[in-house]
Parts: sequence; structure tokens; C-alpha cells
Amino acid sequence: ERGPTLESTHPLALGPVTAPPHTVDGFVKEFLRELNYGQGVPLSRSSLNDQYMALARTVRGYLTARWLETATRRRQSPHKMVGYLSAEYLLGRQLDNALLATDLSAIAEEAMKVCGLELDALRQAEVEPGLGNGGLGRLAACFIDSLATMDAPCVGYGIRYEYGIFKQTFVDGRQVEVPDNWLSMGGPWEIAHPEMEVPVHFGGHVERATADDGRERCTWVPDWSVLGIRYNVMVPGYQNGVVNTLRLWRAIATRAFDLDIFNAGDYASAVRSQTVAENISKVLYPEDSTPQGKELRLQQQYFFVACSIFDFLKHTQPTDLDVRELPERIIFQLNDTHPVIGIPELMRLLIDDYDLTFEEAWAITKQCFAYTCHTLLPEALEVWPVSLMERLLPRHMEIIYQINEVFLAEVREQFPGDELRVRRMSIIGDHPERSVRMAHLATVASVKVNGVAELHSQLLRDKVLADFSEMWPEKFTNVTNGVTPRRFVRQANPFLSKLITDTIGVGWVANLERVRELETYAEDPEFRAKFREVKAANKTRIAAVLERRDGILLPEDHLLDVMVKRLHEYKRQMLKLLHIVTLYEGIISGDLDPATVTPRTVVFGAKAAPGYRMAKEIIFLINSVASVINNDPRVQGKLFIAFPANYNVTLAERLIPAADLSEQISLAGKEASGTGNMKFALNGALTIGTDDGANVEIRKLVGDDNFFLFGMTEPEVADLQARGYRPTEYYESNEKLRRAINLIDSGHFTGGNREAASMVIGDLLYNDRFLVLADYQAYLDAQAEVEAAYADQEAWSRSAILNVARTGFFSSDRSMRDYINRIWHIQTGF
Ligand code: RUG
Repeated sequence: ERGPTLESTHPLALGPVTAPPHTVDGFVKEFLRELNYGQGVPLSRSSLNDQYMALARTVRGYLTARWLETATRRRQSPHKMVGYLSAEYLLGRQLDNALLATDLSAIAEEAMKVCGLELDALRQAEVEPGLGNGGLGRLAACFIDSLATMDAPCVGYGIRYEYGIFKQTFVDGRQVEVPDNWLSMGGPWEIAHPEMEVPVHFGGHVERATADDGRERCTWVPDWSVLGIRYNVMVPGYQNGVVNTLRLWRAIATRAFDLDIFNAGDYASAVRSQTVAENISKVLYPEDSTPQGKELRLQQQYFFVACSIFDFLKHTQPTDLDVRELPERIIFQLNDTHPVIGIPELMRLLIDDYDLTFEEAWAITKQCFAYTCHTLLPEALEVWPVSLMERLLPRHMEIIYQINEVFLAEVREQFPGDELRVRRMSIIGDHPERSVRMAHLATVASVKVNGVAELHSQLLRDKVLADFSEMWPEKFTNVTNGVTPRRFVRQANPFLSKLITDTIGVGWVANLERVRELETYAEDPEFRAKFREVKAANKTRIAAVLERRDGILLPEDHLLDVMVKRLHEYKRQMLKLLHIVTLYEGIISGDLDPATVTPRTVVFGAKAAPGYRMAKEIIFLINSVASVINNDPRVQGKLFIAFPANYNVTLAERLIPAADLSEQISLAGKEASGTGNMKFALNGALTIGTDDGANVEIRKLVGDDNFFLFGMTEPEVADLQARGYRPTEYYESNEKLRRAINLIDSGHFTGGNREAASMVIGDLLYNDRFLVLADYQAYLDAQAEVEAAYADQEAWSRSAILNVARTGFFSSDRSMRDYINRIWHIQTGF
């Protein structure tokens, strides 16, 4: 970044910043210095938090030299970079990741011992920054990890929410949300720059005047403003000396408080502007795939993109930047529609501040953005009422109208006389109220539009954005999601990592395709035995975690069947629950001899959006069923259900490596990609899944014999829905289904209270939008195949190994390569 240049002849000011020595002694010294001078305590009187803070800062110190070096190198040779715009980054804990990146794990462990401390205990003290809801935010975190590992120039831009995703607790089986005050113990990984404030404006009106050159100029006269404060978080590459930046914005008031009003005794009014401003970055919206039409959310979106674009133009680029060269300098990647307001913001800056004409600004802007769509649910595509936009961002609304005018003229030219098409494609929709369709705006303004898995991209092209793909077929592409092998294999699964490294060498961590070399070992009984030992060790580890964290006692030697993801009807947690109830009903009715049942533990992890009533009812039902089945002696310990509260990245890292079976059972055509599915396969779980999202590609790669496919395909779903779907027909014609539903409906799991499950059961029988009942029998059949396959442990291990060996494709490094080659066209490693 540009900053004041300080001329000094002192060697320390001239030379490169040097990292502390990579030795146990060096580490101990740095650690004690941080503890004494940073935390202000001697070791003997330090608390666990003091020790954690000092450790985190020590490791951060090792990163800092590389970070400054990376920034200097990039400044000296400016190339096109990526501005990754994302309202969410679900980072997970930072300490282990930073230790791995700097190759300091062993040194840190030893150094802590020297100080009489346990590294592992300090690890547990870290509160993970939950600045995202689920897959979308975690994807952003994986992507920036990969970009650093590939030495790609990227700044991740986002919001520094004071409260991240809520902490989930259960009270009498019902979800209760507790605020996530993740910063309360201090944030050792961020560096604040309160001096680099960015003004962001809202409201007001637009004034126009004709200038001397005869052209009209606009001035936005806003009503109120806030300041964006920059927080930098380092994003280390894996053992390559590169450290990129994640820049998060916090909103503060332009004037902290009004002293005159305060002195007059009106304390609440004195801090009002401060409260209004700080609310903008106060809390992450706990929504996943359904937008909430909240003004504050639009404020958040505009706030962070305005700060980010300003930051890029004014601080990252040279002062004499010619904005006409912007497309050679930057590509802003829009992670879903949340940052799309950045498009009219760049236009506004180019026209009103840099004095370009609309046409000039539009020609530049259209080359500076690319859009990733993460959903297929039409209701999840964001729209903003025109009335709200006019009130909050009047100048942007004008620009959007102008963009729309130019765009619709193009549509009319290409499709003369097709006014219906014009209406369908318009950026402004009329129903149910006049509103801005953010996905349309993004598509119109972007160089490329991509979906997140093959099937999803195809459905985007053919269905959701069909008119657009007809007009600009070359604009549409696919980049299948990926996950970082550093966090989700190397760190999360040290036992498997050791086995892989011992077998094929260490290169797989930065080049995951190399795990394919394990394929031949699937045939080796000795390797299979070692692989089973790894799984068993991971099961022991998760049992200890769940006992400590949740007081849950997992049975031993069970098939571990895991369904972890946000609670959403389309993901069909209810299908899993019906399967469990069917097994249980079989046992208690005497149809199923418990001796013949495969011992199975089902683990659920799922948060429901606080306003999503049905999802919360499903959580309650899962907990109710769990408490009855887990305590019924007739089950003879063959079935166990665990639903630890507050599933998060930290728990995922422990749970996924232990799983035998990965549940990916969304209704075909509804899950854009999924990324949990990739993490499970890479850790040697077999998938039971529908032909949906990235499951399709997982199955193709691992082979039909190593994947339990079931259920309708997307065209079959569309066909059934077109013919008219009647769930009661399935209920009436399938005895097992009827008995499972009746058992729930009887109040058996809810203390005799039939009302307690009525909302869920009523919906399944008379609505069932996601065709749970239609796929029920196929799911049961596939689960029977699972049991048969699990009975042959040698064959199962072989399949599990092949899952690991054949899913190297799902590294987020590959996703990033695809973005670089197909969309961004940037250089790496210069
Ligand atoms: O639901 C999708 C997942 O299928 C996908 O894997 C993930 C990352 O691409 O994004 C999720 N998503 C979608 N989260 N929010 C949305 C709303 O558009």
C-alpha cells in the first residue's frame, strides 16, 4: 500500500523485516516478550487467555515479516489483482492454521513445554471467528487460503462483524440463540488502522448542474455518513513465505458523541449517531439462502463495498492512476449478490469523482466485475425495493435506471418485438413491488457469471438465468467449488495425513491431485488395516470431544453416520429422521430383530435461521426423537442419535475425519454445490447422496461402486412437480412410511403431545415442497445397501480409500486455478 515514505538511513528501516528465529529458544523468547510486554503479566501470574493471546501474537509476529515482504514485492511490480468481495468469511480458528503455514507446530509445542504449558490447552482457548453462516462463507475462507498458497495477488474484503453467527444452545430440545461475542477476549489476529478511515454516505438527494462544457454533473448530497475503519487479517500461504490480506471493515460514527447534548443531560441522544453507525457492522445476518428484506442489511452491503472500492482506488493504487486502466488492475469477484451494489458505486465514483461520461464509466465497470451465483432457489435471489434504494442510495438508484435503459435497448435490438422477454430480463422488477433484481444487475455488469458445480451452472444457464445465457452464452461458465486441503485434511486429520505422507510423500498438501497415488494402496490389506486404525483413532477423538463439549457419550464400534449443514427444508434433514424412526419403529413393533441391525450412531449438526419457524420445529423434533430412542432399552444400544449444539468449523474439523457415512440428501436441483460433501469424501467417508450439486461430480470421480446414489434426478423432480405432486399418495401406499409418520404423529416422541410435531407432519403430508416422501423408499433401499456394504469391512475400507484417492479434484487450489484461467486472467508468483 501507499503510505507516507519515511526516509531513514538506519539499517533496520532500510532492510527487509526479519522474522524471529525458527528455533525453540527464539520462540520462547518472543512468547515471553509478548506475555510480559504485550499482556503485561509474568508467566507465573498469567491466565489461559493471557497465554493464548501471547502465543497468537508470537505466531503473528512470524507472519508479519512475510506479510510486509509480500506487500513490498507486489507494490514493486503492480499487476492485476483480485478484490474478493464477500459479506461472509467463516474463518475457523486461526492458530493452528498459522502454525502449519509457518511450519512452527513442532517448535511451538516444544516452546510451550519449556514454559510449562500445553499447546493443546492453548489451542482450545481460541474462539473461532464465525463471520459467516455456512457454506458460502466457508468457501470464501478456503479461496483466500488457496490464493495465498498459489501466491496470487488478492485482497479479501468483508465486514468485521462485532457479533458473528449466533451461538446455538438447546433448551428443552428447542434452539435458543445466544450472541457470539467473539471479540470479548481480544482479537489477536487483526491489526486495526483507525487512522485510515473511509467516509461512507447514505440518504439525501441528488443535485444536478450544467457545467461549462455543457455536460450535466450530479452531486449527491447525503443525509448522513459513517466511517469505515480498516482491520487487516493476515492470510498465510502454506509454507511458501506468502501472506495475503483479508481486510474487514468496521463502522463507526463520524462524531462519536455530541458533547453539547451530553452536557445538557440527554445522554441517549448524545450517542444516537454513534449507535446508528455502529449498528452497521454490529451483527452478521443469520440467514442462509433466504434474503431478509432489512434496510440494515442493505446498509451493510453498501458500507463494505464502498469502503473496499475506495480503499482499492485511493490506497492500493498509485496516486496518478488512470482509471481507464482499471480493467488491467483489478477484477472484483462478487461472492453472491451481497456485494452487487458495488457496481453502481464504481460507476458513481467514475462519473461523479473522476468526471467520466456514463458511457466511459460503463465500458470500464463492465470489465471490472465477475459474479458467482450460489443458489437455485428463486426466493434466495436478492431484490431490493426501489423505494428503499431511492431513500438510502438515491444516486445509485439513478445509475441503476440508466444501466437498465442501456441494457434493455440492447435486449430490444437483439430480440425485436419481444417485450415479454424485456420485462423478464429487466433489472427492475414490478411484482410484487417495484424492486431492483440484484442478480440481473450482476449478470449484466459482469465479465463472467459462474455457478458453483456443473449441474448448478447448467441449471443457471438453462433455467434461472436462461434469457441472459441466450443473449450472452459466452458469459456463462462453471467453477466447481473446492475446499482447502490444509485445514480440512492436513490440520483436521493428522492421523490420515501422516498415513498419506508416509505412503506418498508430503507433496499432496499443496498439490492434492497427488492423492491419486493412493489408489493402488486400496488393494493392499496392510494399508487398509492402517486406514481403519486411522478411522478408529478419529472416532475415539470425536468421542472425547463430544463428551467434554456436550456431555454426549458416543457408543463404541458404531457406523458413524453424519449429517451436518444448515437446517433447511431442501437439505431434507426430515428424510434422515424418517429413516431413523423407521428403524426404531421396526424394532419396537417386533418386525426388526435388533440383533440384525447394523449398530449406527447418527450425528446431526445444524443451525436454523432464528426466523425460520419450520427449521426450528425440525430441530425440536430431532432432539425429541433422539431422547426417546437413546433411552429405550428395546433398541439394545443399536441406534444412537447425537445432536451437539452449535455446529461450527471447529467441531467440523473433529467430526468429519471420524465419519463413515456422509449424508448429502438434498432434493435434486436444490443444493447448488455443497462443500461438506467434499470434506467427507476427502477424509474417507462414503457418501449416500442424491444426484445434486457437487455430489454428481463426486460420484463420477469415485465411481458408482463407491457411492450410494438414490432418489429422483432433477428432470424427474421437475416432471413430478409439473404433473402435480401429492405426498399423501406415498403415505397411503407405503406401509413403513405410514408407520413412521404415525408414530411421530402419535406423540410418542413428544411426551404424548401430538401438537408438538403437527407443524412438521402436517407440512410433510399436505405440502412437502422438497419431496421427502417421494424419495423415502429409495433412501431406505440405499441405506440397506449401506448396511450390506459396511458388513464387509475390507470392501468398505477399499471404497473409503478410493474416495480419498479420487477426490483431489476438490481442492480449492483447483477452483482458484479455474477462476484464474477462466475468469480473472491474473498472474501468480511474480
Ligand atoms: O447453498 C449453497 C451451497 O450449495 C454451496 O456449496 C455454498 C458455496 O457455494 O453456498 C451455499 N449458499 C448459497 N449459501 N448461501 C447461499 C445463498 O445464495
